[in-house]
Amino acid sequence: SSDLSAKVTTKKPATACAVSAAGPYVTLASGHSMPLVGLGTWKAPAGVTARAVETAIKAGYRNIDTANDYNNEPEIGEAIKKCIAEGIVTREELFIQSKLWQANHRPEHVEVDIAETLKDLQLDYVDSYIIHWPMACPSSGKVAAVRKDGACAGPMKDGKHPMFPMDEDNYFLADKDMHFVETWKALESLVDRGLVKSIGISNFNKRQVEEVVKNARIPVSILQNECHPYLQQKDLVDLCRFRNIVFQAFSPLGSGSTNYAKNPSPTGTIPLDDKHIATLGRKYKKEPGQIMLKWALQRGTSVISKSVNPDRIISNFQLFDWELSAADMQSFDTINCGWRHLLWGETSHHPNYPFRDELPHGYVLEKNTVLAPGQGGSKMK
Ligand code: NDP
Ligand code: 1BO
Repeated sequence: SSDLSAKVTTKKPATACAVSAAGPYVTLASGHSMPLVGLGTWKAPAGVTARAVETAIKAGYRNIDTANDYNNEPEIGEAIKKCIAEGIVTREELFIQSKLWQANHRPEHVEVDIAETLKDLQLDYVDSYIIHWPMACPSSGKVAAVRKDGACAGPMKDGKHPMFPMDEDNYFLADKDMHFVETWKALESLVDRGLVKSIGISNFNKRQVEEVVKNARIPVSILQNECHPYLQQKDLVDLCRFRNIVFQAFSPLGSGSTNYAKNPSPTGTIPLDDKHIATLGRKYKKEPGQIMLKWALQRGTSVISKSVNPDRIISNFQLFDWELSAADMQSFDTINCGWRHLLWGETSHHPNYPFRDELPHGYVLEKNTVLAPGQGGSKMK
């Protein structure tokens, strides 16, 4: 395609491996290369995450996206170790991305956060480490929040916050004195020390992307934001192309039926059940999920779809031997309706909240309602 956001190659892994081809790669601003298609692991529950990662690696995935607040890095680490031990893949062939959680934006907490992640993943380095959200918390900011103190929302207990710090009234806390530009500098020092290869950002709006770019010593390699046919993010994708940042689409399937939207989309359905996508599915003899992922890939973005279902993990990777026509690519314009499932308005009192202009008229700050138990629910573990 002529509209790729960055230089895409079909680079082969450094050493031969006994699995299918890993799909297209892109060269990041850091100089490292990244497979454009990856496996997401948010909401991948305990007990099945390791099998999902192993299935994915055997199917050819080389890019795995996780985060310490997903509460599954230890299982992912086990799966990686097993696949390497069995000779299915080498460490160098894998691209492992994790995220700095927002309770740990202060430079001294960044150290603790990455150390936890590396320990749990059983790795010496991650290929990419991105700032998960632009808003820092908690306001007390004295102690880093780590998974073992609870990958959940709650007030301080025994002098420590869980990963989603809240006050006693169930509202999220904000560290209004910490700016993401300072956090970015802390990430740069992790690159200097060899703990991470490339760095990036997530859930940042255009102005915030530009602010990091302007202040960066080490370039921004990746912007990971929500993106699917109902939220096409054209301005952000263009900005990333201009700034040599790879745009990585999270929730590329609209988060399926597990989306966090409080209101139905303007079409009244979720993207996976969209009529236009179903029509294209029949035309190309592909599943709706494959149509959505192929569209994202063909417009030059990276995609990280999540599944713990072996058949869907495999079918979500069968994207490389067929193409959507130019006219069908163009036809996605007709369903770009601006539906964002992960608005997370409960954090919108923070000065660096990224999506203020999408909050409904008269929005009143809500208490924590979004995060279900086990994924940041309101009870401390
Ligand atoms: P996705 O858009 O990947 O959709 C996942 C959902 O769709 C799951 O319920 C899954 O169920 C289902 N599904 C997967 N494949 C298919 C298919 N082919 N047909 C029908 N249903 C399917 O959602 P996510 O929100 O998980 O986003 C993907 C990844 O992006 C995350 O896992 C995470 O790694 C990252 N992310 C990052 C965020 C950030 O703040 N930076 C926020 C959100 C996501 P099943 O597992 O049963 O197949
Ligand atoms: C608050 C949800 C984060 C998912 O990546």
